[in-house]
Amino acid sequence: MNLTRLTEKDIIGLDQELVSYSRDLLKKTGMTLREIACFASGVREEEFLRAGEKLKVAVVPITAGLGIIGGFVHSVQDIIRFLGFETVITRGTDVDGFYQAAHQKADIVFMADDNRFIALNLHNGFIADNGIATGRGYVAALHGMSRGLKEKKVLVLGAGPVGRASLEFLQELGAQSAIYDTNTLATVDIKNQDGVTIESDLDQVLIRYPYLVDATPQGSFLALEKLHKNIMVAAPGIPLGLTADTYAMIEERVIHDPLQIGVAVMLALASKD
Ligand code: PYL
Repeated sequence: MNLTRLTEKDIIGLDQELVSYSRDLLKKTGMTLREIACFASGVREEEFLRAGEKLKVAVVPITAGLGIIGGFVHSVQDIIRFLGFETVITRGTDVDGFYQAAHQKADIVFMADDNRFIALNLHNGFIADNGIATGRGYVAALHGMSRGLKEKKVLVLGAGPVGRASLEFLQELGAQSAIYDTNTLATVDIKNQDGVTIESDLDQVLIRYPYLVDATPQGSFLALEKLHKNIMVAAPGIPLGLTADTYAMIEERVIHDPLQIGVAVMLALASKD
């Protein structure tokens, strides 16, 4: 399964804007990036802070497939440093870089090829997957923005790794969850998961959901007139599913970033001892 692949322009400047990004996140959700990471991963904040003082993280550039994305490992490093962990980028790439990470006594190693982005805890072998972390992190952000998702009607668009992880966390939080995928076969195994509604006619039902998780790689297909009047959107999918003018009009009720939330939750998950 090849994920949407970030481009350098998706992440350019991310490192400069982390403070304003986190302030914006707090304004929209009432939660900091750290609180979102802790809520999504089940790690208590004091544990996470202590882990930051104790653990060392290495980020390894990977040349496989379509190769290095300009700014990718630096953006990952900046997000992790922002959360209080010592973080290095290995000089070597791929296996050589992984060797250097272990040699430099890294506790957690981050690396991504075109199909998988992981954080590996070298002590206990736990692997945090970016798709799962992103799905949980965006639901955590929506939980904050909505002041609690219990009993709320939430529609997940896209039954890929991110959408499925979002759905699982929504169920844990007691939301009235539904999921839609353009490919009806993609949701056939979810069919009778307790309480999950499988939607098949998006144009018909979209307006009935006040909360949306857009976990699709489809760009610019969600226009304001199709959405619930009080819509709140957690949009991990790249490119953004909202049309540009819709985004401009409801931006304060939309969560969308290329890497920050997913990396923050990966770090919290991998930091558990
Ligand atoms: C993790 C991102 C989020 C969305 N799509 C995923 C993606 O772009 N994956 C490819 C990442 C390649 C990184 C490259 C490097 O610079 O190390 N191998």
